[in-house]
Amino acid sequence: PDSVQLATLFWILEPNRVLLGMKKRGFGVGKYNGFGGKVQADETPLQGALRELQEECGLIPIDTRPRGILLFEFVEPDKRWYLEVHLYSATKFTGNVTESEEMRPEWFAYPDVPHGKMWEDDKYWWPILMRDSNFLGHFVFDNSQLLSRGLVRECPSI
Ligand code: 8OG
Repeated sequence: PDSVQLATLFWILEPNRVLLGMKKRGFGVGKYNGFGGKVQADETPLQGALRELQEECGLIPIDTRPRGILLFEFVEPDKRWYLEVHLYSATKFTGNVTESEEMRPEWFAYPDVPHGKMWEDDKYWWPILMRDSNFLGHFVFDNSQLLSRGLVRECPSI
């Protein structure tokens, strides 16, 4: 069978604004996103999510909760690979927002969230995140990292 890589995505969602990071290098460079990365072999997804959040923007969350799981499928000419991304959010944190080598953090009021500069699938599950519910999804990206198909299902019980 094909292998799956585990990754994380952490959203800091204050009542009136969200903290996004502009990815400065590597996969998804130039895009705004939550904070996260690959889960290491000795970590749970939650441990990885907390580590990546602190590494990328300096914050330690207080009220962490799981929000969903997205399975991304990347189709390349010679292979197909999968990323299982575990999403978390928090509304409160300690620490100071700090730029890292990977991410430039920036606050956005909700109406100003730059969906045109985010991953294409995000607009399908962002509304579920915004109404405080949870979700499961599967999205397929073609060779040039364009979204070719996908599905998302609200899943409040996660
Ligand atoms: O370690 P690295 O930065 O390469 O990990 C990739 C990060 O990008 C990880 O946090 C998961 C995230 N990511 C994808 N695909 C998508 C996507 O379609 N939407 C969003 N919002 N994030 C994604 O790999």
